[in-house]
Amino acid sequence: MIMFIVFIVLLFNLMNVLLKKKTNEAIVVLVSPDQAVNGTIKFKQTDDGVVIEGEVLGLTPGKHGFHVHGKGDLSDGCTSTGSHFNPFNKDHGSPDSENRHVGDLGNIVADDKGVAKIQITDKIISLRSGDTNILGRAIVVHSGEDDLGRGGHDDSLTTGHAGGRVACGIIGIL
Ligand SMILES: *[C@@H]1O[C@H](CO)[C@@H](O)[C@H](O)[C@H]1NC(C)=O
Ligand SMILES: [Cu+2]
Ligand SMILES: [Zn+2]
Repeated sequence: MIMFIVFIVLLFNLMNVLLKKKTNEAIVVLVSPDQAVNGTIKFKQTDDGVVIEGEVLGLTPGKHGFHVHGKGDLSDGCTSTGSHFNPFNKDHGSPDSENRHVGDLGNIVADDKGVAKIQITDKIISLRSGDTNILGRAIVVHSGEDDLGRGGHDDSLTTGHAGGRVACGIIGIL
């Protein structure tokens, strides 16, 4: 009987380890209204956060706001993806700020050829089930720099004053 209980407990622990080790991955294929901007971005859930890697082409050189928006709806282009993913009703901020939207991933930086290489680890967004899960929502790249809430503009604390939406894509299961 004791052996049986020990066996069941061990089996249970093993299942737990296997389930937790299962990596969740996602992919975004970016589209832009005028086809000028494109790119593919991959997301991998780790125990230290979500690792985001990829490349965006066709941007103007410099910084571009990079966010998760709330809806995975491209029926009206990037406009219908709604505002920044914000399940906890906070202000817009920098990725390392306590007061940020869950979707606030800061800026990506394009070189003089218009290519932005992305290598970000974020501890707030998640590919696991729960309030911060981003699957089915959208990634949006903006025309301008995200001021991370510090610019003092009317829209600094809502959008980071990052300007128009130059490309977007739905976060899909990989
Ligand atoms: C992606 O964008 C770049 C820069 O605008 C362009 O040169 C390239 O042809 C595009 N690639 C595709 C597959 O559309
Ligand atoms: Cu945005
Ligand atoms: Zn935001």
